[in-house]
Amino acid sequence: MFCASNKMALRTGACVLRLNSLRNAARLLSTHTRPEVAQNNNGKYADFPGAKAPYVTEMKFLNEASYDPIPIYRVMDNNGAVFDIREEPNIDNDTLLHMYKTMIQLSQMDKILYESQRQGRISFYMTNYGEEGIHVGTAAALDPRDLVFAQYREAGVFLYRGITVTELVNQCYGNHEDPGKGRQMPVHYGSKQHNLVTISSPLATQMPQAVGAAYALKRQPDNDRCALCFFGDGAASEGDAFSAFNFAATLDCPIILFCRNNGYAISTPTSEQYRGDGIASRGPALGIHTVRIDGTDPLAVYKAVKDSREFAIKNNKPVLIEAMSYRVGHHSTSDDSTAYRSIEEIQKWTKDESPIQKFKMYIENKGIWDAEQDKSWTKEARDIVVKTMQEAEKKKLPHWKEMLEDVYYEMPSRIQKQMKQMEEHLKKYPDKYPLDKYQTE
Ligand SMILES: Cc1ncc(C[n+]2csc(CCOP(=O)(O)OP(=O)(O)O)c2C)c(N)n1
Ligand SMILES: [Mg+2]
Repeated sequence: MFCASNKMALRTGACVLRLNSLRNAARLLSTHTRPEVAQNNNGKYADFPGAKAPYVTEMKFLNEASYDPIPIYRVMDNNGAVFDIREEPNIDNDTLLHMYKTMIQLSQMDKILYESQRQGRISFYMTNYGEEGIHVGTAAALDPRDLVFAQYREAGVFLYRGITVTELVNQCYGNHEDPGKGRQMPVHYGSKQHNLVTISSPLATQMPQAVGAAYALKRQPDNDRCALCFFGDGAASEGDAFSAFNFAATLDCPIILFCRNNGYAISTPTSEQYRGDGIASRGPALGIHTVRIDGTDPLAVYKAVKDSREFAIKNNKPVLIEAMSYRVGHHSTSDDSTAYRSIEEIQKWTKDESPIQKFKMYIENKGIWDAEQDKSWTKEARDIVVKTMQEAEKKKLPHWKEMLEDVYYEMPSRIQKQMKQMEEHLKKYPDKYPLDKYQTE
């Protein structure tokens, strides 16, 4: 399924780039053996420290048109029917249902929390519509001990791993039960217990960190874990992305670099974000095993991540996955995407390409799910969020002192001074602050 180089492609039977690579290899071989080339170079292959390649005597530039587009791997069609049963992953029924129910739970959570921001109950929110299949396919294929570095649009991975809706909602409301104590914007989840590294806002900073973590894992004796790092098509333009790719390749790290290519980075479409064949084309260029998949097909995601995990750990090598998808919702609650894309475009992706619909048909075809169960779980999932939200709203906010604590191991005297000043200030003007909303001890 992967491709790192022509040599590797020839070695690995199931490489998605195989045809392309074989064609390129054939071109190279034919150039190499052409009599005039052999004569000009005494038949020798160049042996520079930086490149081993045939000499040619005709100057030609390579560009994106020199290669065929990288194909997109998928397992099932839009009606949930598998194309080739040999490619159908062997997933037990409990896991399939957990995957599906998580997608429904996520979309219900998105709906209600998005509306709650509109009603002024929380400050900000980001939906995951259209990318639910990426989350559950990935989470199901990983071991729960694998480290996941998320960008911010991967809440389904958190739910799948067992973080409760209550925990996620508490984070969005920034109440005293939020482990981040209200210091982060909503949707910046994290869970040490579930090996989910806390999300940070600056794009791509998680990428070199994830590679470093994978390097640390590899150095542990008998390592059987990998790291997986999510990043968007926009984040891929950051310098950190290139550093991460190159460190991952040269330091031989067991990491899955997972690009969610959803077509947009806020209002910037991919047509303005990059030239060349997406993000996947960067993998082979850097010596990274790469596969491009249909991110709206949860089975394709599962299969790709499962194989990538096995490959990464066994060989101590990185894998790049580019999952093609579409950001169905607005970028965030601070965005109105109809200003830069048409309703028709959005509808196309909502109807036929919905990962939830495809997967629902797949499990219905298998006879393990039906319309009645669907209706009842959708209602239950909705009720869970509504109830949780009402409770979260009533919970006290963290004590105001929390804003000054936890930064330093020992609080410096200047911060102690500020805290004392604040204390006196609040004693003097208690009626000017909604102190009843905050914890008092
Ligand atoms: C370093 C940095 N620059 C800019 C931003 C502002 N910003 C937040 S999200 C975003 C778009 C990212 O798009 P993409 O990586 O494709 O992820 P998506 O939102 O599509 O899931 C931008 C530009 C930021 N958070 N950090
Ligand atoms: Mg994007």
